Amino acid sequence: MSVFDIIVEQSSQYPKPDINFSYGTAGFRELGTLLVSTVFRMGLVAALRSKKRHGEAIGVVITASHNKEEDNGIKLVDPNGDMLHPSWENYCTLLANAETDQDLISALQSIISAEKIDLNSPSQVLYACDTRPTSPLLVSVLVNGISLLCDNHKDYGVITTPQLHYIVLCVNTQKSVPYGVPTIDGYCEKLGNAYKKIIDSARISPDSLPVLHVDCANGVGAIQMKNLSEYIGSDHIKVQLHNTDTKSLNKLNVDCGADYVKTNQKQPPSMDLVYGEWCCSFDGDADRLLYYCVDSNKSFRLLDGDKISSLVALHFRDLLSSAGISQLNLGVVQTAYANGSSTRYIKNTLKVPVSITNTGVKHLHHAALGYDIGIYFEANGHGSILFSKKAVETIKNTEPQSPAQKLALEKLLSFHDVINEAIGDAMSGLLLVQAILLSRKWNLEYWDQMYNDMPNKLLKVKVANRHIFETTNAEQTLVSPAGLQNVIENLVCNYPNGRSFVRPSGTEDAVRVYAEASYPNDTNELAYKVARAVY
Ligand code: NG1
Ligand code: ZN
Repeated sequence: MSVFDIIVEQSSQYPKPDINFSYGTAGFRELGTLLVSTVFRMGLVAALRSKKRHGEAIGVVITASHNKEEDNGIKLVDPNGDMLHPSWENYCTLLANAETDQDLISALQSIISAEKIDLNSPSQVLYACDTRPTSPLLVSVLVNGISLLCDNHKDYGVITTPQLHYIVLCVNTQKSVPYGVPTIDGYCEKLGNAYKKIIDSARISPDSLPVLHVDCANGVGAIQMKNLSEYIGSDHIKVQLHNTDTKSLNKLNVDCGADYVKTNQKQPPSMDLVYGEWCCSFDGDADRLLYYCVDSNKSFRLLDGDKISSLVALHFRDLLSSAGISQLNLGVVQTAYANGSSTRYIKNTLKVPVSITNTGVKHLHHAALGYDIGIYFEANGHGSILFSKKAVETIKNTEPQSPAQKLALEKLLSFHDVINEAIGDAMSGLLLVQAILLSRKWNLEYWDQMYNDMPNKLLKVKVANRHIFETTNAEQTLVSPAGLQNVIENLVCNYPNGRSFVRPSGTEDAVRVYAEASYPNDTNELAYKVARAVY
């Protein structure tokens, strides 16, 4: 029997449901029970992608992040720990949509021939999942798919999405400049030790450490944050974990988590906010991070991805200056969803350049590579910081002329190690933010005052066919349906500092409407008027 005969035989156990799949910004997302054929097929793609890359490890994560518990998803991680290369996304879509087992074989053969893949090449696939009830079944089917083309595969169990990205990057750099040790212990050691170094050099005593309340969304972050904080120890970090029930059904992302907090602009009902306390939320797979607190009037204050970007840009600008480094270009990457006040603050006050890209971390990550030190965060709290080779070498090779300069150079290197450069990572982001705030002796209230957010509104509109909505200009301008962009612009000009745009979601069957303006009532009115025009 040829390998294709075996694939046909196995695939017949997993018939494709009557769904048109599309590999979107976060891979495939669907009701978990409807993803069985897809994960089997993605196992095959992962093995092929690895063979194409001559045996470099490819990652596969089974998660639907902030989406509801019944949903699940699957996405591939490329050898450098980044998202799958866009040229392969179409292959994933092609395979997922093959109607019959024979169509599947034809699709596989077309990929093998287009990419000139030698099936005898070595391959390696690493996989992990989140805490969803459908994850174990999907993992077992995934393994069935992988093992038909690849005998070198490893299960990393229930870990966060960014931890798997980290592991893939570590495995693939072992023979050159190792990014780290490719285990969860290695992750805790690398990030945890760097964080401890910064706290020690800032001479922060255990008594003066604030307690950080962490909402884990009842997801995998609950397990892994416990692990990481225990590794670091209470003399360097004090966290109190909330929403940590990963065992009961109907808890994941329910009334908690970063998406709940961002969408509702309020804390999870399970968390009682007290003036002066520090709080943050992860999403279901711990790649998004948002901070929040209440002010002295007990009003909720959200410190979102844009405020994290602003804080990091300020701190890195200052550290580079103290380190006497002026030859590295520091920049921030945002999407159209970034609050206008943050963009103005970073550009005009910090004098740090800002680029705007399409939504989805792969676009931000790519644009951040254009800077020596590229900071990228989506407003929803997903982001990271990328250091170019030139940046790392410059920091390492600069000869300090004073103790202060030496300290700044050491801090830059420690910050580099705190950051998970493979992808946005809530736990790494938490250590980064804590280290910056504690180094600057800032609290959340002070950080919040960097700038005032413009009132903003995000609406989700169900439409008959979201694919007719096509955009340009980093998704800020609609080119189709014809005439709609004019309608939006005519509405926007009625509101002081108004801004609004419409784009199809890449993860849900809906169109998103964003609006901001100087006054809350104007913002809401603008958002609803645009939504009505879309519908
Ligand atoms: P879509 O559904 O394409 O808007 C959402 C987020 C993205 C990104 C992806 C992946 C918003 C407005 N959109 O994308 O920023 O995080 O999910 O999870 O937050
Ligand atoms: Zn997520």
